[in-house]
Amino acid sequence: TLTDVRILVTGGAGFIGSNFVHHLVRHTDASVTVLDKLTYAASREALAGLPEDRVQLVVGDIVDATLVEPLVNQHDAVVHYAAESHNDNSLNDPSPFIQTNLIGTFTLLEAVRKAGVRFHHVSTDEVYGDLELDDPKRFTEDTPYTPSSPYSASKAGSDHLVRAWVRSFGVQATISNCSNNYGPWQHIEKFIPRQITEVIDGRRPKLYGSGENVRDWIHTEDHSSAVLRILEQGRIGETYLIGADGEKSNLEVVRMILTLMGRDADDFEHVTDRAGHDLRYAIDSGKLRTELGWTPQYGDFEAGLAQTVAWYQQNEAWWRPKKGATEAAYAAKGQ
Ligand code: NAD
Ligand code: TDX
Repeated sequence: TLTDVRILVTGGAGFIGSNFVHHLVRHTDASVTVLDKLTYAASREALAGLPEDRVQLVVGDIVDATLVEPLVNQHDAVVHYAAESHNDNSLNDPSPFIQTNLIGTFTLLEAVRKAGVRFHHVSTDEVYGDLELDDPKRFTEDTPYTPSSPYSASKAGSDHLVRAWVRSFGVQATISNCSNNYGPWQHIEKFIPRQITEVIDGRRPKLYGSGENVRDWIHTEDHSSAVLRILEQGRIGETYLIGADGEKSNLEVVRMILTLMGRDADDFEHVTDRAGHDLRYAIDSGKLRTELGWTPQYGDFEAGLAQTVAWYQQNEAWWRPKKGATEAAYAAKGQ
C-alpha cells in the first residue's frame, strides 16, 4: 500500500472524489491534498471528519496553471476527478465542460509533464457512445470512441490528451473509464438521488422517454477501490474499464426505488426525453479483474440501493437546500 506519499486529488469535494479521499485515508498512509473549485456540485460536508494532519483542502481552479504547477510539484501523484459531470447541464451550456474537462486536463498534464509526477485520469464509459439493447457485446478497452453529448465529448477529448501526453512526452499516466456510480453524496440532479428525493417529497419519479434506457450501476466505494488498485498496480500508459455487472433499465430502477420506499411500483411519470439520449451502456471489466485482481464488493444492487435510499432519508439537511433550484431547472425543460 501507499506509504509516505503525497497525493493530489482534483475534484475531491465532489460525489466520487470525496469517496476516494475517505478510501485513501482508510486504506493507505498517504497524505492527501484536495484541489477543488467548490462548484455547485461540491460539498465540504463530504470531507468532514477526516484527520487534519493527513487531508487538506485547496480551493481553486484546475484551469489556473499558476496555482496548479507549484501544487503538483509538491506531490508524488495526481488523481484527476475534477470535471463538470452532468449531461443535462452540458446540453443547457457546454462552455464550462470545455473549460474544466478539456483545458483543465491540459493544464494538469502540462504540470505533471514538467514535474515528472504520476497521473491517474478518471473518465467515463460514455466516451464509447451507446449500445443496442440486444447487443451481446459490452464496452472493452478496444471499443472505438463515439461520444454523444457535449459532456461525453469533452471527457473523450480529455482521454485523448492523456494518451498523447503519454506517447509524446512519456508522462507516467493511467486512465480508467467507469460505469454509472450511485451512493451517498451524489448531487440530486442525477437520476437515482433525484427520484429518491422526489418520492420523499411526495411527488412521482420522472423517467425520460420510455425508460427503456439501460445504465450499468456501480457503487462509488467499488469505483474507489478500483482506482486505488490501478494507482498502485496499473501499468503505465494503460486504460482499465471499471464496472460491476450492474445493468438495469431506468424503468427497473424507478420501480425498485418506489417499492423500497413503500410506494406503488407504477407510481411514476414519463417526461420529455433527453436530447441525444444514449440507449445503453455496459462494461466488460475483465482486464481489471484478471490483470489486477480487482473485484467489486457491492454485488447486490438492490441492497446498495436500499442503503442509498436510507442515506438520503437521513441526510435531508444536506440536499434540501439544492432541491428547489434543481427541480425548477428541470421543470423549465418539461423534465
Ligand atoms: P461531481 O460533479 O459530483 O464532482 C465534480 C467535482 O469537481 C466538484 O467537487 C467540483 O467542485 C469539482 N470541479 C469542477 N470543476 C472544477 C475546476 N475547474 N477546478 C477544480 N475543481 C472543479 O462529479 P462526480 O460524479 O463525482 O464525477 C467525478 C469524476 O468521475 C468526473 O471526472 C466524471 O467524469 C467521472 N465519472 C463519473 C461517473 C458518475 O457516474 N458520476 C462515472 C464515471 C466517471
Ligand atoms: O430525472 C431523470 N430521469 C431519467 O430518466 C434523470 C436525471 C435521468 N434520467 C435518465 C437519463 C439516463 O438514462 O437516467 C439515466 C441516468 O441519468 P444521469 O444520472 O444523468 O446519468 P448519465 O447521463 O447516465 O451519466 C452518469 O454516468 C456516467 C454521470 O452523470 C456521468 O458523470 C458519468 O460519466
